[in-house]
Amino acid sequence: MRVLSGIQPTGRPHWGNFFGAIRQYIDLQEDNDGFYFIADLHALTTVREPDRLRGYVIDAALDLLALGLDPAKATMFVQSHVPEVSELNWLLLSGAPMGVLERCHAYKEKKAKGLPADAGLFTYPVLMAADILAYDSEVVPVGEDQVQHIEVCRDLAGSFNHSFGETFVLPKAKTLVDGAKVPGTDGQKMSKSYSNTLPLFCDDNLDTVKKINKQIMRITTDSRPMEDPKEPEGDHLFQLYRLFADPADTEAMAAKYRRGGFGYGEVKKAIAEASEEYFGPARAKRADLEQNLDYVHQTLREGAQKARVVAADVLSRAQKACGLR
Ligand code: AQP
Repeated sequence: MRVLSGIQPTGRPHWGNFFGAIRQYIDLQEDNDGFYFIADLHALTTVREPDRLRGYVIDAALDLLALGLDPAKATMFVQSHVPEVSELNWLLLSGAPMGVLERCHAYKEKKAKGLPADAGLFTYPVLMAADILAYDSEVVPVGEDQVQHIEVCRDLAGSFNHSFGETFVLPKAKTLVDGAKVPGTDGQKMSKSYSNTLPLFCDDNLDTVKKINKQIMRITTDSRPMEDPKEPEGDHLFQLYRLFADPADTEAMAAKYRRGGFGYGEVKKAIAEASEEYFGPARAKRADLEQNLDYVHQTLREGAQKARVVAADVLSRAQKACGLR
């Protein structure tokens, strides 16, 4: 099965990116034809400094490889290295209803929060549809926030097929129950734009644990007295703990919540320890990969070559269908 997903090089990846999406990439690469890309064209709507963008792209590649993406099993590439996608974007944009894009929440929410929004952000779901359709993708592993965009992709593909004949494969979103919407340090969805993220890696790898632990200790909590029993479901600290713990430890923590009489500091300490154990090996692997950037560039080059062959075929099919050839 062709599986495809992408991650934006807009800063350090966070726990939400990992548990919502990247963990699925790693699992799904085993028995599927995985295509995973670094979405630098999407990042242009927020990163406007060339050197920073270039750095973020390499960082994203290092992060994915360190976390377990294996170029021998999956194809990893940079979005802009496959120009066919931008051409397909135009075919889909011509005919994309304004109303559908106006309803897309990524744009709506950023606008509502007063964050800068441009036409690139407004039409982002169309470029995302081109990313998906260009590779005949069947499954798209994502966090819950992207499910609406996959629906838009299906609508655009369906309407193109209806107008011009069967051209595109209609993809399905794949989300995980426990990682679909990872909360940030303030309890709302963890997101780079909301500055509430817990990163997987920091600039200085050696300091990562210290820095992340500090951020964990700053996670907001409610002010109910320590002795009050608490319902774990709905508590964002518990949701974060559950991401790392096995079912028995999760149940033990849930029982503690219901009994009451403990401090949130205890949960934070447990999260800090569990996360260090969980991400420690990836941090060590990333430090090694940083010494071998030639391998990273080579991997991206080979990935793009492979991806272009597929995308060129789909683009040609779409061009013929709508009368461009
Ligand atoms: N909090 C989250 N919980 C679960 N999944 C999440 N994802 C993001 N945040 C969460 C998933 O991560 C994948 C890659 O995301 P992205 O880097 O393309 O950008 P994003 O979704 O826009 O992530 P951010 O942090 O929210 O970035 P900004 O603030 O720049 O928009 C996607 O599959 C996403 O669902």
